Amino acid sequence: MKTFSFRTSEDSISFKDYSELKKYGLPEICFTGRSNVGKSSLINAITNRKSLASTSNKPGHTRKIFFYNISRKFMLVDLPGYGYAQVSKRKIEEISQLVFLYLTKRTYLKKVYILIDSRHGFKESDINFLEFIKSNNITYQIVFTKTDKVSHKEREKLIQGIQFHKLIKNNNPFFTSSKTKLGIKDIKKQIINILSENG
Ligand SMILES: Nc1nc2c(ncn2[C@@H]2O[C@H](COP(=O)(O)OP(=O)(O)OP(=O)(O)O)[C@@H](O)[C@H]2O)c(=O)[nH]1
Ligand SMILES: [Mg+2]
Repeated sequence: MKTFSFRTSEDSISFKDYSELKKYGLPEICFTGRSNVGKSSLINAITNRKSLASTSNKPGHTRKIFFYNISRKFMLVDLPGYGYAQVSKRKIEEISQLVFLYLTKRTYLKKVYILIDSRHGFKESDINFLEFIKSNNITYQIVFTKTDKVSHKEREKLIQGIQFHKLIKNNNPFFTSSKTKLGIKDIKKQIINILSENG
């Protein structure tokens, strides 16, 4: 198995229009989910950087697609969050279009991690998004975030929810915390496997 360091020396490159998106010729792994779920924080935890990806407690912070070149081997991609109502309708449409085109057209995309806040579980916007992902045959995996904020009991409840919901049955979700670093090593291991499988 090949090993990769998850270091990045360069800063991010961001795009707000699909037509501007560069072709890097490198495999891409992307993170998506509702606004404020912890996408940018997870990228920081994976790359072991405090503020590579800009984070905020204000939902709707990331409004463009951000690419992080990791050791010139692959790209980690931070997508704008969905399910956030506090931006204008036009802005939501622009962002949705960008995310839609990226997810459906990008041939370099190898995996989509869908993040779910452990405190809130699946919301209607998550279910709609999952339906879209499944109907487009996009490879995805569920990642529960902010597990440091929930009790063991609440975590068990989340697991039971997964068993029962047909959309995510057998998806083997990750349980993570960008604060305690729970599950970060496991995601990194899986990314290395995906990259090995893709040559
Ligand atoms: N306790 C705790 N807080 C977290 C964790 N991950 C993220 N947060 C906090 O949650 C807030 C949102 O985190 P972001 O990483 O900016 O979330 P995002 O999904 O990128 O948000 P948008 O860019 O707005 O879509 C910030 O205040 C983070 O500090 C975690 O694992 N544990
Ligand atoms: Mg963000």
